[in-house]
Formats: sequence, structure tokens, C-alpha cells
Amino acid sequence: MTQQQNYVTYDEIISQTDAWCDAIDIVESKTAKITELNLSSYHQILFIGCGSTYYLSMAAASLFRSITGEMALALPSSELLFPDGKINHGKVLLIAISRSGTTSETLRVVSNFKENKLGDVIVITNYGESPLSKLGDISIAIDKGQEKSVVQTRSFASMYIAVATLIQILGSKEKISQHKELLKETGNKLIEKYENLANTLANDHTINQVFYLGSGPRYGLANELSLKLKEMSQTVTEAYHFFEFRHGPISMVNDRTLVIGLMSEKAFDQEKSVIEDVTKFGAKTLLIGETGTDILFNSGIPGEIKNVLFLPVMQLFGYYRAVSFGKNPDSPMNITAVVKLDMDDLVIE
Ligand code: F1P
Repeated sequence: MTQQQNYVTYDEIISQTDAWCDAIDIVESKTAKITELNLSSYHQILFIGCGSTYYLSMAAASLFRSITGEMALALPSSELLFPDGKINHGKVLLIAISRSGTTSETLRVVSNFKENKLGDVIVITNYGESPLSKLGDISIAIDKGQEKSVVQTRSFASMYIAVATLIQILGSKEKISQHKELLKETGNKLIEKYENLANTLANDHTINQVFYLGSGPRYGLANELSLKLKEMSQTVTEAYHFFEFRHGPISMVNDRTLVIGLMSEKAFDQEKSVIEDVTKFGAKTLLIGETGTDILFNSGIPGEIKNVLFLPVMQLFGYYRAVSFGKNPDSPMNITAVVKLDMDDLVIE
């Protein structure tokens, strides 16, 4: 182990695949309770979270729409606290996601939601004893995803797996557990095979801005990976939907830009055409995905659960970029592991 790997964030990233497996087992053990929910009885399905867990909510809402065929939205928890965020459309299924289970905004939304009997609550967290966990009609806690680092890596991935497994059950689709071992094996292989690439790329200081592109659930993941880079290395970075990138943001591209594509299988050619466009303006590019990419899953795993494979190598990229600039990835500038606010003046209407 080199000196630079002597951070908890590093250990949390490289050990994450065990937490993925636990997440699948824990959610599938609750199948009977989950299938009691009648999706057609809800007027609205909302996923909420803050920061990383808001981006996870975005990925989850997209997955929910494609797997169940029902409409679902993702919102930052705070948007349900301010006046425009009223929930007044009948019974709601609220899926609240929080690593800590103690973030003030999320906790406040869920406790008000319960008090006002607005519907049912599913909580996804890494802390089963947290106040948020205790408020769930169904609570899913993945302890193995817990972290010492401020930055969410293993926790995020474990909760992605949990929410994807939950949605698979709600959509009455095949069991995720049949792919568990292959998912773990592929995740570990990716870390082993591409860690050097992540490190090399991170040390390329000619790159001064990074764009992550992704469609569907990969857009939420693109935002999360961009956040890793922001938090740990304070790199200028943003995430966009693939085709949105041409509608203005592409103006930012130059020869100091890295564009990272989280490639889908279904729209690979169309997404690749955006990547071809950015190379004309001098950008470096890195493609990640199941086939035809630089970071190659080649997993053979069907469905959206394998989106978790987009995470570990790019989390390592954020980690190594921090280290390459002499920053401490465990303790990023200006942020804390949990945001706790005095919320007494805020009401959900
Ligand atoms: C979410 C959060 C994020 C932030 C950081 C630490 O907390 O505060 O907003 O990006 O990564 O975690 P939680 O509600 O998921 O515990």
C-alpha cells in the first residue's frame, strides 16, 4: 500500500462490493412486505434526498419509471419544505434516502409527512437505528455501507443497489439475487483492472474541467460522480444528459476538457455521436459501459442493476485527483458528513 492510499475513503471505495451483496439480500428479505404496496393506489411517487442521496433519488425515479411504467419524481428534500413544495395531490408513496438517516431536511419532510398522514414511507439508509429509519413504514438499512469518510462512496453504491432491488420487486421483475455473485466479481475486477487508469487520469493536470454525461438512471449517477470530483478535488465539473450537452454546454469544451460518457447499451450509437462532437473541439474522452468502451464491464448482467459498475473506478478518479493536488479526500473543504439545521420555522403544507 502506498502512502497515498492511507485514507478511509480509499478503503471504503475498494471494499464496496460486499455491501452491494448485503443490499440485495436485505431488500429481497423484505419482498413480502414490499409487494403488499399497491402502486396504483398512489397519486404520486416521490424520491427524496440531499446531495448524494438527491442524485441517487434522480437515478431511482428514472429506474422506477422505466421498470414499473408508473410516473415518479425525484426532489431534493428541501423542495418539499418551502411553500412551492406542497404535497396536496392525494396519497403519496414517499421514498426517502439518506446515508446517515439524520439529515435535517429529509427528517423534517418525513416526520411532517407522517404527522399529516399523506401516504406511505419507505426509508433507505445505512443506519438502521437512525431517527429516519424509525419513521419508515418499510425501512431498509444497509449497515455494511456505513462510512467514516465525509464523502459518500460505498454507502451510495449500496443504496443504489438497495433502491434498484426494491424497484425490481415493485415492478414484479426477476430476482436480482441471481446476478449477485457476478455483480460482485465484475465490480472487484473493474477496481483491480482500472485503478491505475483512474490514478493516471487524475494526475493529468492539463485537464481543468470535467463533464459527465449520462441518460436515464445514468444521469443521476453522472451527477453523483461529478459531485465526488467537486467535493474531493474542487475540480470544475458538471453533469448533463447526453443530448442536452449539445444545447449550449458544449460551448465550454476545449483542449483542457475531459468528457466522461456513462454509456447505455440501447442508445450507444446516439450517445457516441455526442462524444464524437466533443472530440472535434479538442476534449479528451473516456467511455464507460458494458461494451465498446474504454472502461469495459463486459458483465453479461441484464438490466439496470449493473449501473452500479459505473461508480467505483470514477470514485477512485475523484479520490486520486484529490491526492494528486495534495488534498485530504477524507475531509473535503467546507462540508460536513451530515447537514443538521434548526428547522423549527419551516413547515410542510
Ligand atoms: C447527504 C450528504 C450530502 C453531501 C455529503 C454528505 O447526507 O449531506 O448532502 O453531499 O456527501 O452527505 P445523507 O442524508 O445522505 O446522510
